[in-house]
Amino acid sequence: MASKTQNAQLDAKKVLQAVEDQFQTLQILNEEGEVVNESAMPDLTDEQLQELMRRMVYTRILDQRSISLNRQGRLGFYAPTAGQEASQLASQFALEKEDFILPGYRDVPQIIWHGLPLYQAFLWSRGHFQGGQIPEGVNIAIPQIIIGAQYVQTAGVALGMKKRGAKAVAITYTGDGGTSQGDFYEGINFAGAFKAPAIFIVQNNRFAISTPVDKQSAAKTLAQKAIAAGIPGIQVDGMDPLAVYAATHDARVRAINGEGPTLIETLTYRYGPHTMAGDDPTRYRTADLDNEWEKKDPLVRFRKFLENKGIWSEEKENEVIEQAKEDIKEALKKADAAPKQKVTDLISIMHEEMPYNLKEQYEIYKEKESK
Ligand SMILES: Cc1ncc(C[n+]2csc(CCOP(=O)(O)OP(=O)(O)O)c2C)c(N)n1
Ligand SMILES: [Mg+2]
Repeated sequence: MASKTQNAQLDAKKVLQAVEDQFQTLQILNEEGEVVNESAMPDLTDEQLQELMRRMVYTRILDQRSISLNRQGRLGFYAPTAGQEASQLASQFALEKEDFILPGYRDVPQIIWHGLPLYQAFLWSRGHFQGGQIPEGVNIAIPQIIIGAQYVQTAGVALGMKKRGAKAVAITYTGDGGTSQGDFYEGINFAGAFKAPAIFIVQNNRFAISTPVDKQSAAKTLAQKAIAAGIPGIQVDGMDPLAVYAATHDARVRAINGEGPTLIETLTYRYGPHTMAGDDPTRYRTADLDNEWEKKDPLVRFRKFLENKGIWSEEKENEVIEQAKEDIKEALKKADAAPKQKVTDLISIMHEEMPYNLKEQYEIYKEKESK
């Protein structure tokens, strides 16, 4: 006969099982571009659907160009984004201008579409201080390199918005690996406790550099981590722009209505390496896995969907590609024209009022730079 403690243990397993069974993946558009979940269809006009496609195509080109520019030594840090367009851009598409984005290092596309000029994104990649000087009215932070730190900052930004009575949300992005960090739990827990208007996105691209997601956590889904913080969590097909949009839009409505934060896990994949610093994905991923995920490509399925509706064509797509190439050329010219950065620049942009020790250093470098 089982002892009382054993029974309790069995019940605890049942509870876990029941929770995990609840987390199904939301999909609206399948790999063939067919609507498989009509009732979850977001309310988007034909123009909005075309604009979302335009942004995904544009961003794919930007990614390809950024990789070449990095190889030519014309860009610095770069984390490839191909494969993650639906996850990144359909979530940003659900936002309003007054919403605040706190990105990770791979989330440069979202902040560009939220208003950061392209040439500044290039300067940020080069480590130039002008890349971090965000224009007035563009509600973004520069990308966070410390894994998970943006989750804590987002709880704070969202709480600030709530206290000011702003009808806006703070949204942040991390990866599957990011959910292993303490900051991840602190951020969602704090935001939950204070019902802060935050949206926490986990882009589960299955790897944290070379570490697969099943080595990161015993949790079957990353969305279920929301349960411990007492907030809603949802897992979506991150290669499906409509599912990502719908989940983010719903989360935003809840946040604005005072119902607090939501955690969204997007199942996605990065086709390229982790960054351009030299990891080799063939050493930790199989070609079969790559092929399996390339078949789920967000651009392919969205293109089919729009073509079937008669609102997309090869001609339209080529226009976007040409526009992207043109914009990239112009932005590069502008980035190249930025003044060479000096030590005095770095010292003088840090504080509203310069502390005495920096003033001393400033004078020393000013003297050196004048020679
Ligand atoms: C606190 C911290 N620890 C370690 C690193 C080194 N690091 C950079 S990226 C990365 C993997 C992150 O993977 P994931 O969260 O899945 O995001 P992805 O790169 O896949 O988008 C690690 C461990 C870091 N930047 N910060
Ligand atoms: Mg990852």
